[in-house]
Amino acid sequence: MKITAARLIICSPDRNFVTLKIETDEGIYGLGDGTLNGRELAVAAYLEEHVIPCLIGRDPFQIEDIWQYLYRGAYWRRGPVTMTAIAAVDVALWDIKAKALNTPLYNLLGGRSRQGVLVYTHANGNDIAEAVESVQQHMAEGYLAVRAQCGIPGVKSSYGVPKAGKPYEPAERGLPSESVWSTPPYLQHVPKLFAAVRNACGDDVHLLHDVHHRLTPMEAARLGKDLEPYRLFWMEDPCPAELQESFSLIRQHTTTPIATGEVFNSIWDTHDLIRNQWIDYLRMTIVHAGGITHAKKAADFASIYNVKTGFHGATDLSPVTMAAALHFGTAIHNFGIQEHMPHSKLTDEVFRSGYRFDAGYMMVGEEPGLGVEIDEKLAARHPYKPAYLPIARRLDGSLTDW
Ligand code: EZ4
Ligand code: CO
Repeated sequence: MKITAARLIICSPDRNFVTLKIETDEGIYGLGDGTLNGRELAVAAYLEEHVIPCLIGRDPFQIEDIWQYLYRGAYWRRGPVTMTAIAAVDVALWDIKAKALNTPLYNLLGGRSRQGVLVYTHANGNDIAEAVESVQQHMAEGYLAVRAQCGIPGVKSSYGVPKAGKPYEPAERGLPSESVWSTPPYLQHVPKLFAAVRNACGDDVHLLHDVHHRLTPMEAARLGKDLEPYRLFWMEDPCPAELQESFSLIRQHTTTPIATGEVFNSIWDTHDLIRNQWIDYLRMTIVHAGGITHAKKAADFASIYNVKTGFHGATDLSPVTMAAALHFGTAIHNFGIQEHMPHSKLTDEVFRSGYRFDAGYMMVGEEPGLGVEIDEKLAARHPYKPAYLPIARRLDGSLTDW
């Protein structure tokens, strides 16, 4: 089999997505997601100008070799743009191979290890009462695990809280909006949120919280300790992780489990965190970290240190990535949980996927490959529109991590 063509479908069915379609001489094609929120066209140009011309004529079954060719062959390594572009190619090749062998993708990753993939979704509210109600609503929908975020008094546009009753979607049209951040009220307020949620929702629901890289290691240690009575499933991204040893300090002080890595793009971002057992869950995701080929290596490395996966799954990860993550989670042994922020109706019309939600779990379909189709005509009716993630400033005006 040979790759005959590859092209990009860049569309915005309620939000922007970059999708790569790779075609072969046997009529089988594969889809890969190349969406990097707020930096979409950088990945598109990387693929269009530097990757697609190198793919034509190659054997799509040589997934490992093509991966190494794109990674080592570029000389310049890593980075979110490069690794997202490689992921788009890699996932499309896995899709092609599974379709050619007429089997669902999970069968190429070791086969089925579990019936369904445990997912968590997002609850949020402007205040604690609204957030509690939102957790209860998601439990009523069948979710067994829920992330809770709420507005913080004195903090304008808190992370995770929707504006004007719309579903939460951090990227906004136009240039980046500005939000405000203040650590002291946040550290006071979050334990109160989880006291209220536990009290109203009982002991059984898994509760998660995303700190979104906003604390110092010692502040995160304090928060982890204060949350211990509420037995969280995890505290996510407690502080920025460029300095992996920061997590040593948090770990010494709290038994609240820790998840990190949604912005990682390589196994080299994770290895101190994992080999020192400073984290419990790895959030690094297929689309931003070189695809299934690289994520499988990271997950296998994590498995020997008892670290499980908890992959990123916000709406900026397209249904192509969601399907890939669900096949991956169905197959690997050290799967932990998968984030699930449902896509809009229009997104799900452009990307028709075979997976479905059932009583707290996501089930992959049995179609060959990923089980995702793209409606290119509908996609063309919703062209790309520039959108950015917000930035955050402290009360004194200085820029901080959003
Ligand atoms: O901010 O996906 O856990 N989920 C998150 C997301 C991220 C966005 C960034 O594109 O942190 O809301
Ligand atoms: Co997050």
